[in-house]
Amino acid sequence: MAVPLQVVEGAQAEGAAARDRKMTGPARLPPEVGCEMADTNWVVLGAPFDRGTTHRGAEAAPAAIREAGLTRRIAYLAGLGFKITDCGDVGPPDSAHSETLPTGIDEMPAYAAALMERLDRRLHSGGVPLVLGGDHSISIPTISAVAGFLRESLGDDANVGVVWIDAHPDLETPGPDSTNDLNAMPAAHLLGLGLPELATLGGFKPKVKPEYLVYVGLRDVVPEEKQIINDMAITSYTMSDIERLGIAAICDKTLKYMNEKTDGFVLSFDIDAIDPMMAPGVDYPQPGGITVREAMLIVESFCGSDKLRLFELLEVNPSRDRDDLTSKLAINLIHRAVGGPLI
Ligand SMILES: [Mn+2]
Repeated sequence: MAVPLQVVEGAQAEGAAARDRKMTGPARLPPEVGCEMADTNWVVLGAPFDRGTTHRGAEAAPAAIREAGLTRRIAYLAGLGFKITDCGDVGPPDSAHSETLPTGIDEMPAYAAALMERLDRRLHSGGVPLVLGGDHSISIPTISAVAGFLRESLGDDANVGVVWIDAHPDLETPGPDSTNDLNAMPAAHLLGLGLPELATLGGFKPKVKPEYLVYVGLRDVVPEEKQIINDMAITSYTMSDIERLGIAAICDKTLKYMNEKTDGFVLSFDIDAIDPMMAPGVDYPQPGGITVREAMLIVESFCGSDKLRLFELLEVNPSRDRDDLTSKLAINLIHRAVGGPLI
């Protein structure tokens, strides 16, 4: 029997629903529906937060991805015996957008606390959260939550690894030469740079030591970021490296490193790593990105490891999407993350 990878049945109705939703704002699931006692391995959690960017729209991504077919796909996978549950959203904040720079700094501390609390509960129950952003600034709380969980479980020497799939290293810090968008800064804060109140979430810094951070897909790097990468000797595979070495070799080497050297790792996947021809629904389209096939291989490689503690998919912006292509791609990435079958 052929297994549908694309959801066909009802797709037109879902497309119409998605268009309605774009006009009326995101539908929100009540928190923790059916989840408090759920026996599940994979926990989908929406993080509809786009206060970290002057672009708007990523806040609608969790709802758009569900309506483009994720809800149906989860039911399908659950029917095959996969333990995956949608546990709704955290947020978004109710407050109006502030004008303070960096963008999102007024809203992030309270949002981070709420998101970290939910993630901490999930991590302690042994599940692997699949977080749907939201802009990339939410990686400050998500990865802080995993780092804190590992320290609590294993001691202060515990090291979290991060595989950061992105066109950009997100290493900016606030200042006159910066975009001052928090979604350009999460990796800097996780390394202990930037604003102390965000770098020390959970009471310690750095969350990630530079030797345990690996970039894949870089192709748009500002001088400040290049300086940090060089000074901290952060392993970085650019698009040129991917072309030269091949994505499979990069994944194999990085996975072996994460499995052997870290106490658990996060796969942080900015959808703008993928070429905008294939993933148009992003705020910073940068030509020359990875292919969908390369993206699938990355997700299959890292999500197959029992050292994976969290997978996050960020920066889908439904208002810039075309025919829900980027949302559908996100669904297929989640399908492969949990080991869903191709045939
Ligand atoms: Mn990013």
